[in-house]
Amino acid sequence: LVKSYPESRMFRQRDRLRPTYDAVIIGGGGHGLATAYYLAKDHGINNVAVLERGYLGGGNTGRNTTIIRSNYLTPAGVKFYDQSLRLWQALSETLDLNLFYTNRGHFTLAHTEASLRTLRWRAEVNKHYGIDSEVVDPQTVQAACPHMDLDCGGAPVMGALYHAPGSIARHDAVAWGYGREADRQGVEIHQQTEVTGIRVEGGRVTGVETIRGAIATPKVICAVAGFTPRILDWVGLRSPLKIHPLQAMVSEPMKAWLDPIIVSSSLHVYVSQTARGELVMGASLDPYELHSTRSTLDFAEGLAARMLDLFPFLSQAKVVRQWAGMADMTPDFAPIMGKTDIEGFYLDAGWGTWGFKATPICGKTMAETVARDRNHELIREFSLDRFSKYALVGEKGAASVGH
Ligand code: FAD
Ligand code: PYC
Repeated sequence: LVKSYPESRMFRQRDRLRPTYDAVIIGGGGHGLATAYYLAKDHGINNVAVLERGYLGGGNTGRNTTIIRSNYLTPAGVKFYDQSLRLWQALSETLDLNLFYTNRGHFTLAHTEASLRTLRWRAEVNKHYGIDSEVVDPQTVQAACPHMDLDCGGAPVMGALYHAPGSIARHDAVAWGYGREADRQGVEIHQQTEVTGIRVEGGRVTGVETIRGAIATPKVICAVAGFTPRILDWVGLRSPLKIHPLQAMVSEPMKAWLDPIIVSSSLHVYVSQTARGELVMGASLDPYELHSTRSTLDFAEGLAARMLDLFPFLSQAKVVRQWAGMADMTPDFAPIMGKTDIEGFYLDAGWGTWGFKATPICGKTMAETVARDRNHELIREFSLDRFSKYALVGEKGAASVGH
């Protein structure tokens, strides 16, 4: 039985799994859903199932702080995220859903000569590739953000990287938008459907096992963020991924006072204000490996203290929610994408603390990679075998949050 649109509004609830699909996508986060959408829309491949163990967008897609930017450090990164930003700018229209995409401008603060040097480096790489980034002085920061105490509790702002295209969006709407449009193209979305195994015969994928039975398929796309290592274990692939919790919290809603996005990697704090008036705040990764989404008082206290260094007037503001996601971290802070040594097994992982902004371009490039069985040119440098070839893509200097 397939329920009709008015009943389910965003996408249909399918009661049965088919015995075979042309492709199965594990993970109903933004990346899996975007891949499904572009597989159907760009390549006419719609006999596809997206299998999600929980609910759509319940992973890191619905837990992130929604910062979208393209001011990366490596040529591969800059070109990739620039294409993503272009897709973002039209995405509400593409998906016919208001994603609350808002262009705010993005400041990365420097409090030392060393961090100013890295920001200059980023600005030059960015300009070279036509990305709108420049190093600005403290007065420019103050003019854009009059409420900031530039002294920052004894670590004065010495300058900043200003990236005008920096934006935020509503993250759950991104999952729903891609899900709805994929569904309209004929893709099946199955929530509460955990994949428990992958069948590989003679070096190629033949199917998946799920808690609702087995499915035959020649192509499996693994887009499960913090769950990636356990799935790689099933198929005998090795990666250098480590899973660390990344926490965030929001304040009570308040009158609009913060237009730009402010990031200080040195102080381990970043913040933006949503259309609802809440401050969305985050800090660095938890410093230990942990496969869990529990959050801590230590994080809330530490982040609140650093927020007060930047904005002392917030001392009476209340924190209303706090949570964590599982960040799949690579040693070079770049993703792992594309084909693997197992025929028909494609990987979209290593999105750590930086993958929300990449959602549209991941969908586009993974869909093309799967449809043509050839890595899209924008993701060639992100392949899993770069670690054995020592061809890392050093993106740490642009990672935004401290690590
Ligand atoms: P997810 O959204 O995590 O989706 C993976 C899905 O796979 C999950 O829904 C999970 O339930 C499902 N799954 C797992 N195992 C199975 C299985 N066996 N069977 C079926 N389903 C399975 N990035 C930015 O660009 N900007 C930011 O400001 C930013 N802030 C962040 C703040 C926080 C607190 C966190 C945690 C992350 C942040 N990120 C940010 C990173 C970003 O959230 C992620 O990189 C991105 O959302 C990954 O999307 P995804 O679709 O790959 O993964
Ligand atoms: O990638 O810009 C980013 C980011 C900010 C906070 C977490 N990730």
